[in-house]
Amino acid sequence: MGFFSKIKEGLAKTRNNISNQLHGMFDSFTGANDEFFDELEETLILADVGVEIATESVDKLREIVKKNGIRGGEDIKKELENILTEIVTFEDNSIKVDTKPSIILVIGVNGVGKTTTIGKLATRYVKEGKKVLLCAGDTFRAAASEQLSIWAQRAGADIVKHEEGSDPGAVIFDGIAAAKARGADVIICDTAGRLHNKQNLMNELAKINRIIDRELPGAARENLLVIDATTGQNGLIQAKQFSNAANITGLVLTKLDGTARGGIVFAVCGELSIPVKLVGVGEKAEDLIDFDGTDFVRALLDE
Ligand SMILES: Nc1nc2c(ncn2[C@@H]2O[C@H](COP(=O)(O)OP(=O)(O)OP(=O)(O)O)[C@@H](O)[C@H]2O)c(=O)[nH]1
Ligand SMILES: [Mg+2]
Repeated sequence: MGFFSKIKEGLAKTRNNISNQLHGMFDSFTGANDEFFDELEETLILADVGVEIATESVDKLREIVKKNGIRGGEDIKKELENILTEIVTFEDNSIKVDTKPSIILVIGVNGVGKTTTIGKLATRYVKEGKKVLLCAGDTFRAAASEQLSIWAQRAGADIVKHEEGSDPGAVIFDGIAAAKARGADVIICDTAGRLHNKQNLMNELAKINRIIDRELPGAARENLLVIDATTGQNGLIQAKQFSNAANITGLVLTKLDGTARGGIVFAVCGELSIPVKLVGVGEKAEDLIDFDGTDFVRALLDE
């Protein structure tokens, strides 16, 4: 399946919601009046675009429409598309894996899809001919490293793991040493989503980051924050907390297939100013898509 149809399919529920609503509005378009703009704002908010970004976008649209004397519904829709695309477009949203080894740290609260995303990424890189090493940094739950092992086996990746309850920093340290010794191209580290309290979690992430700084200076490095799209504005609040504690280089928005409120993409990009780099649209290895803002908006608004 091509990229565009895949994202379109992943957005099916959101399209049923926001897209149908928007199409209805533009189909029965009678003029760019207050009523129209209010309804548009409401539609965006209901799709989880977030009050702040929805208001900003509609204000901007109003201004452009007025300034340029735009009358036609199709032309207004085009302007809306431009405004939305701009919010989710960043200079570069590719994942940097161009040093040997490079390292990707995957973080986020429990259940958002970290381990699954790692499995999908490992599958992708192995297919590209890279030697991948997974690091089971979630030592909090016994089942966590088991789950990662299954993904490693399926993908054809190596894995470094320790016993439950051991120090995640030590696992990462060993993982890096093993990657150097075995000539791995990419190290992908899982982390715990749940520790006894938030301060614990943040301290642990800081420690892991220090170890990576020390052991892999100059390596291409990603700190990916995973957000579950189905949790809506809650996910956004979590993301804000994480971005205060770690230098997040990119976001992964999972379970986009399971929500009608995919508008959350605009809220996270707009409010955090961090690029979404990947989206998850299912539980299988191939259900991971490189995010592209233009295609995303087109998939959302196209008939
Ligand atoms: N539909 C759908 N399900 C997903 C997606 N990504 C992950 N999941 C499911 O979400 C659940 C949690 O995924 P995990 O990868 O275990 O999440 P985690 O963040 O590692 O969780 P913890 O290790 O408990 O912190 C699993 O049932 C996954 O199959 C996605 O893009 N779409
Ligand atoms: Mg996990």
